[in-house]
Amino acid sequence: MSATDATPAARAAAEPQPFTPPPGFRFGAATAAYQIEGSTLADGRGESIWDRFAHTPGMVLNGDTGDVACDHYRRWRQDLDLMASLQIESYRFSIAWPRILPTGNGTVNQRGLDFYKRLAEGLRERGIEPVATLYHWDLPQALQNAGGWAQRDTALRFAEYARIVGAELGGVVESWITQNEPWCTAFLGHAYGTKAPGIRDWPTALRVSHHLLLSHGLAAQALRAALPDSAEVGIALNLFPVVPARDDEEHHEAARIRDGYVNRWFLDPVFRGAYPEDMVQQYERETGTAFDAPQDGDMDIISAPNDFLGVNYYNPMRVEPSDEAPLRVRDATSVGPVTGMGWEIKPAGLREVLARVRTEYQDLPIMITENGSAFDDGAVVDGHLDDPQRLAYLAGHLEAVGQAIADGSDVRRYHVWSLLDNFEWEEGYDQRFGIVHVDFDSQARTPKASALFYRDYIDRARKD
Ligand code: IFM
Repeated sequence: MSATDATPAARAAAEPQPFTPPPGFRFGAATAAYQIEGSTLADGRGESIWDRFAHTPGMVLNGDTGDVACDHYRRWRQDLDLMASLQIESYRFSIAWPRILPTGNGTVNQRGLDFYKRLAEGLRERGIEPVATLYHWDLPQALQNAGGWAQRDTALRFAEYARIVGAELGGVVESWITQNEPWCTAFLGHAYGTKAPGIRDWPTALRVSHHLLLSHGLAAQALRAALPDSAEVGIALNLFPVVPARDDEEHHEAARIRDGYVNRWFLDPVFRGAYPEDMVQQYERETGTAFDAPQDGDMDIISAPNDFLGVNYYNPMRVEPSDEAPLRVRDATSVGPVTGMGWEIKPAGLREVLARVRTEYQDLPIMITENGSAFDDGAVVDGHLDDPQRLAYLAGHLEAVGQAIADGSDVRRYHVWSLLDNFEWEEGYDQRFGIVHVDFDSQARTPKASALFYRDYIDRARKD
């Protein structure tokens, strides 16, 4: 029996008791521009590094691109109505820099700004709070041609973009995120080359990581200057609990390094104004290159106070030692169930990373900016799609949010990743993260059982 055809009494009995949302808490959903918008040539949009990367043979599974994606650029009104029908209270979207500044700087493209203004106003009209992310990986290709994030100047260009967008949308959007998952941009994009721009060079990746963090600090300054005092600004980091696969010294050492690479390399600069010394030494020793990107004053800009921290949480990382430079650590076999991405499922990991931020770094407001799972869902039948694994993942992680709040974490919002099945980067359309199914031929949207569960969960949380 599916979650959708059970009797109301049976469904109520099977459904978990929602946690009590603290005052002001919002349940939401998240997406990103290149993953859903399509219309990559419309209204003066410039080329981004993801257009270039996806159109390069061999970079994305099945040769998929974001040319059409969910056609959200044209269907946004329907998508907003859909969200409203699912009781969604907060929507995190990203702004495509190449729609605003097609060549990265210079002439502003008003039609790009108008799109996001209409979107934000449309959200407010439906009682949904907008959260805007400035950078979800779609750098204007023209800036990449000039060296991209490896160039310090790109951070300055980003601050200028932030100022322009802040000035235009400041009256409608209160919550702002500068960078999304700088770890992915820096290391997956520039050390492993699995994401755009597809560079494989560790010293470059390290320079990029610094310029991304600097761009966060500079953009936060620019936004604050352009926005009303009530606006809030933060950065979204993807955080992972790191677990040694065995309880011995070598495995603990591997876990320390992986933790330094994925978590501390970003948390320490933002909250303590310094890169972790053990990692600086490791990188310099292993790459034979000085980490000299930081200049005087940068760390003060990077560590200026944030109004909130955005946390993206998906999975823990289980690790073991390896010989591969520069990190000398690799993924170990997962324990227990995994998602379609092969990511281990551990809701308690969300509670863990939130406790860590609160106790080791800062007890500041938290926005869960992403949390979700991809599974091979099968087909829509008679307007229904059962996705019991995603539903269980969502229920488990909502419970963890409630526990984190009870622990004392000041969680203000939760955004499920993702509202829609969409372009999952180098996996193309193969991995479906949506609580809403998208038929990429007809563009029909069908809420999956997980979406209906979430709707009812929000409803019950509001009534209890
Ligand atoms: O789809 C991505 C998103 O763009 C960034 N965070 C992780 C998601 C799932 O891989």
